[in-house]
Amino acid sequence: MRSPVVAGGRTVGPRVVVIGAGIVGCSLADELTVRGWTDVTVLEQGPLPAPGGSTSHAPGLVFQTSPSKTLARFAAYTIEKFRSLEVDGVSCFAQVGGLELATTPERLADLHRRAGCATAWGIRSEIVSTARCKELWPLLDESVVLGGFHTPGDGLARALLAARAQMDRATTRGARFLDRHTVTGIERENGRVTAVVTDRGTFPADHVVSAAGFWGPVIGRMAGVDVPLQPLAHQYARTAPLPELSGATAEASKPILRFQDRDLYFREHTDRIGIGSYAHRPLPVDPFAVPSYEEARAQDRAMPSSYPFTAEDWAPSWEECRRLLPALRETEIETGFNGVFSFTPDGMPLLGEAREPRGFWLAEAVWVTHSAGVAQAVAEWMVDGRPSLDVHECDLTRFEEAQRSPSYVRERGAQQFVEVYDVLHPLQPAERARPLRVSPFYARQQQLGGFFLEGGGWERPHWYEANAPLVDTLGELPERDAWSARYWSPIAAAEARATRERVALYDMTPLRRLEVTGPGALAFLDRMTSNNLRRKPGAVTYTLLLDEGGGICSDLTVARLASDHFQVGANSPADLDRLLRHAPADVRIRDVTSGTCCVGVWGPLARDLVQPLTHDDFSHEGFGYFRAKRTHIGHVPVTALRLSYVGELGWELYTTADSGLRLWDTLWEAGRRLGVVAAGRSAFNSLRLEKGYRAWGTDMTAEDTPFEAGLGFAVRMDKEGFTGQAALRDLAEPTRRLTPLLLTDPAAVVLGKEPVRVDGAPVGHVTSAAYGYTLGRCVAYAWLPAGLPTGTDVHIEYFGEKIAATVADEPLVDPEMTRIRR
Ligand code: FAD
Ligand code: THG
Repeated sequence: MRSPVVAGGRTVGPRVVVIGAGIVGCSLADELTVRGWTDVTVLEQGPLPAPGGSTSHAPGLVFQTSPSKTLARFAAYTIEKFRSLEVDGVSCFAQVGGLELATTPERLADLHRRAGCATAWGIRSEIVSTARCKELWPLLDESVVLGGFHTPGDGLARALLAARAQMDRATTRGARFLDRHTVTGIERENGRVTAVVTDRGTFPADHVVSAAGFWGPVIGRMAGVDVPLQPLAHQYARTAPLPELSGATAEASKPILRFQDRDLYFREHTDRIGIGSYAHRPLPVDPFAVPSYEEARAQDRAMPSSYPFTAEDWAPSWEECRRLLPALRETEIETGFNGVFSFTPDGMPLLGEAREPRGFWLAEAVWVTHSAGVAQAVAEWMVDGRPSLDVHECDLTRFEEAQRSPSYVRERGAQQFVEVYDVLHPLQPAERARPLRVSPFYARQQQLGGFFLEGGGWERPHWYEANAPLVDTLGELPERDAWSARYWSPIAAAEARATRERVALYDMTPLRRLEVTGPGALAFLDRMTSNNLRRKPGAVTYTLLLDEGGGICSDLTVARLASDHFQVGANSPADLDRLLRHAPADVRIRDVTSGTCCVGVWGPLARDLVQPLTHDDFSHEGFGYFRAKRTHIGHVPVTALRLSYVGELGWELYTTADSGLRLWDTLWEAGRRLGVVAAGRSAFNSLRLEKGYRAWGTDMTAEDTPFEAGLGFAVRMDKEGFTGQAALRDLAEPTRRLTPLLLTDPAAVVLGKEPVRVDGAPVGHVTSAAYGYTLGRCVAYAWLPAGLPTGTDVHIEYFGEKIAATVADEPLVDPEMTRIRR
């Protein structure tokens, strides 16, 4: 890559070509040039300023509230930025506010939950009465409405105007926008992009960003990069002028409106109403078959991203519109179209640089709502090497190999469309494309009545019905509210108890395993992570993968199986990606997850279960805590690691997939006399929180440093040079900490992402929470100001209710480690 050059005393940076001048491409050109990367060329196939992509017809509703903190912050930045932009005296944002309606008790409860999310992410919001809804939207039939969620900061983005304003700013800084240039190829050399080919010439480039919206897969193919998004059409229509709105002069004055119970949203267009619907069948569009701008026009279509309105799909929604807004009974739809935009398997954007070819970036599947925030993050990523906020939910590497087939992407994309306004429980799994991945123990898990949820494509048992009889042996369990009782069973309590008192088998197969080998392996892992890995073979080390800023990219266990052979227990696919990007030639890295499996054998009787099955010494002296051994369990060759995420004595036993069933059966048979149970994720999560073990991605991310997250023990500041070390040296004392909370009422439960208040003021949010069956209280971890003394009273807001909790000391269970080290 060319290093930044200086022209006339000004840094111009490397040559960047952005493909697509929709809202994302324009925002990105602005964000790059403001950072001094001014050699930016934006290539657009359509005519500017309305080139015919999704932006060209976006009605521009911006609702900030989302369960994803990242999306909420992208939206907040977009609003802040668009409010500061204007073209010819017209603002790029109309802050009319947002209103979501409830017409069912379930939705009303969910709006309270959304209000909690809003508070957690710093968005102003209020639950409002039916009367207030009517005041905000006089056209409503209030007899239909039970209440609403009002967000005064939301509103309407004038997307094309905002695109133009950012285009103009970027142009004054040196960027060029070339319309009617259709990209046809991407040239590569030695694993890097070198140029972008168009029908009107070739443009050399050090970095290429595909901001091509739903054409992403087409551009991706040119670069040999798989882009897992599915374009779908979505109906948008406008009514004729309404007498009730006659005399209106502003484009809009009432809040943007959502009627999620019927998959509809509304905005004003001066004296008309615009209506969008997700109520119809999914209408997938093949991105490779989308006509060019000229072809679309020749077919009498406004633009390539707009397909003819299918009236039959609209009819049922129109009835619902008229029920909610009786004034619509006197009017008809005047115009409508089926507009295309992007859906990904999990509904999140696709951002980041491909590993191959380097210099090829994606900024796709982005709503207008999130566009400026995304552009800021991607520009930071390109210029500074990392975004300033956590974007792991959007990282293009997040999908597993097994989640990248075109049919999977199509099916999940369609499901995202259908579910876009559904009330979704945090544990609710997708129903389709399942089962996709199963462990070798699946048949046994089914026989035991496993209740499966999905994660990373894996079927993961959350509890086993076979353990139902054990519930009777427990004391009285407090009744749960209906929401927290979903995807939960008292059987989890019995499985947790069995783990604390006897021994349980946990399927740990989905835990990512990387094999790192070669003469450079030790030096490499030692440089990449924070703890000391220069220990003898047989050692296991808990260590952190940090970024250059000291943020936590992952927490790993590294088992040194032989001098040049390491087994790494990792988290997301991004870990593999990160290691591969930095690996020198004398290091080989392989993801062995799919070909292997793992059983956690944990509980006070774990040694009694395993020892008779092996000739090796599994005593505390013979097989110490955080040690690894290769041995046999019965006939099965295994790698055994003595550690436990549930905080009990025991081992993780790994073998190849073919031997997995035999391993399970051997352990099961031997465990019978000890009362062994199979236990699921529900018990697992409870036990790990009682023990204070963090879950990466939920409790901590790259936005957090080890000291804030309570993981300073895994950082060796005195060791020689590791990624993030310099940044950690410069850190001030943490001002916020991941803090354990214990709920006061034994019956109270929270689930995560709730706001936490001290003296009534919101000061943080819950990351993860689970009922601690050993403690008889719910445990919650939360990001809170540093220095809150143990015993501080706080409130967690759960569905609008105040749940009392206190700051606790951690770990809550077994602080002396007597259960685990013996
Ligand atoms: P686009 O605007 O599609 O831009 C991509 C550009 O890349 C296009 O201009 C295209 O011509 C160009 N391009 C593609 N291939 C090539 C090539 N080979 N060579 C050169 N150029 C190429 N979002 C909201 O936030 N709020 C809403 O209320 C909202 N409502 C919507 C309603 C409808 C009916 C639709 C369809 C979408 C709506 N969206 C909404 C979604 C939003 O419009 C899009 O997510 C957003 O505009 C995408 O912006 P983009 O810049 O990524 O893509
Ligand atoms: N098993 C293995 N690898 C893993 C996990 C696992 N890698 C990813 C993820 N889970 C890492 N998370 C943890 C969290 C805590 C511990 C292990 C993995 C743990 N911590 C002890 C503690 O904090 O007291 C020991 C720390 C130490 O001695 O340094 O056990 O589940 N294989």
